[in-house]
Amino acid sequence: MAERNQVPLKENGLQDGGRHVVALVLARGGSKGIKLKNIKPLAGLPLLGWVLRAAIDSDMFDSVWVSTDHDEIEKVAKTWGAKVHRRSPEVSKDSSSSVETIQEFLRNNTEVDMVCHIQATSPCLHPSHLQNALKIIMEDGYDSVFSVVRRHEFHWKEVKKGSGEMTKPINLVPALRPRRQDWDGELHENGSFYISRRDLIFKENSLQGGKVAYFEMEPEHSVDIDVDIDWPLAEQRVLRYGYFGRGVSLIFCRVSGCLTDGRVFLSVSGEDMVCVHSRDTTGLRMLQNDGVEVVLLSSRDDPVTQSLSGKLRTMLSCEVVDVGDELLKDVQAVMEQRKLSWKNVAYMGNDTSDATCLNLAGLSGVPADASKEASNAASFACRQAAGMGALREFAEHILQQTEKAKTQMKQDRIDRINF
Ligand SMILES: *[C@@H]1O[C@H](CO)[C@@H](O)[C@H](O)[C@H]1NC(C)=O
Ligand SMILES: *[C@@H]1O[C@H](CO)[C@@H](O)[C@H](O)[C@H]1NC(C)=O
Ligand SMILES: CC(=O)N[C@H]1CO[C@H](CO)[C@@H](O)[C@@H]1O
Repeated sequence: MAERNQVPLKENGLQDGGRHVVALVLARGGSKGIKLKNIKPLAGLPLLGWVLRAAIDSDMFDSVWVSTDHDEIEKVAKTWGAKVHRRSPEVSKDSSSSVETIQEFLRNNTEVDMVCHIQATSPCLHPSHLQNALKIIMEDGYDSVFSVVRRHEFHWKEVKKGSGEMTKPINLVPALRPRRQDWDGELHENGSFYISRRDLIFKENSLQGGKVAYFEMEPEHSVDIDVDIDWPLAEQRVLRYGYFGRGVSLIFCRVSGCLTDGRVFLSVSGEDMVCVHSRDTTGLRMLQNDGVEVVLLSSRDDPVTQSLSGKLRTMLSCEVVDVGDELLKDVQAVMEQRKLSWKNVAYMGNDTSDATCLNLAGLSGVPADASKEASNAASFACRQAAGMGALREFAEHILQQTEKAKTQMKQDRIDRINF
């Protein structure tokens, strides 16, 4: 599996005094509870993918890491653009603490000045949370910042059965029970992330200490899968409140094998004909109307596909690129021209030769009859076969995702203004 091209992550020019800041997710293979929970699909993405995407899109980190002891997790981490630290067996036990593992990571990466430890079990994390929390630590000179959530809960003292001791209220006076709107509630650590300076982690064996601050997250973003045993419930929460990325601005689509079904009609006059489905061309138009550029990939050595691509170029006024054995190079040339990175690109292809691009693209789709390698590499599998409306299906999927991304970017901007 190929690693996503590493675009410079830190782009927003904070006054960080040249400090080296990384995000780190700890993801053990053999953790207790759900098997390989860290890469179990949640709303279509491996659990780990949700926080990695938010970390990378925050543009705040010199690099984003996953520390793991497991090959499968390593693969998923790399597909999502993270670097991988293979942790040693000594810190991969059930009894190993997060701090020990982070210390090991820091000993191996001496350039790192500050770590943001993010928990994969908090998939509703957004880039704006990390941006705002990192601003506190960098601009206001704190040693550590961690996330909290506000809760309105009344606590009562626990008593042993038969001890005769009475329970008593801890944080309320029952006769003066405040109404929810009259009580600010209390702040609880929610385990989403902990940002700490290197020296603090070694001196105090802790992620929290020194000059310490908290960052408050909204309750709707404060999901904790450790507690949310109910996976479908967490899924709904993520669909509603999760971060869906920046959306795509360009789609690459193979003409043969995606827009055609591979059949060639031989006419009496001797002309070869192929057929495309109007549902598919409509799908491409829908994307164009939403501002997604369409680039068709034709085959250099296939005259029928080439003449069809020519027709489609006129019909859709889109670009057609002739590709051959060096598919990846040809595709990357188009991206470089437009200064796009893979996460802003969608790709549709049906064949084994498409697997690399499918793997790299931010959104990737295959028709139902694609090769096994292609299907494994893609994040979205259409129910329809090639030439039968598969592209339309993928187009709708893309639009749904970009819609979410757009609403969210608006929300992120509002959050930042109000911060
Ligand atoms: C840590 O660094 C040492 C020496 O550079 C290297 O041998 C080892 O493989 C690294 N360990 C990890 C987990 O990356
Ligand atoms: C992909 O589509 C092309 C063109 O129709 C076809 O030649 C090829 O066999 C297809 N690949 C698979 C795995 O079906
Ligand atoms: C680790 C941790 O403290 N998680 C908490 C984060 O916040 C949620 C929502 O309030 C709690 O349910 C978790 O226990």
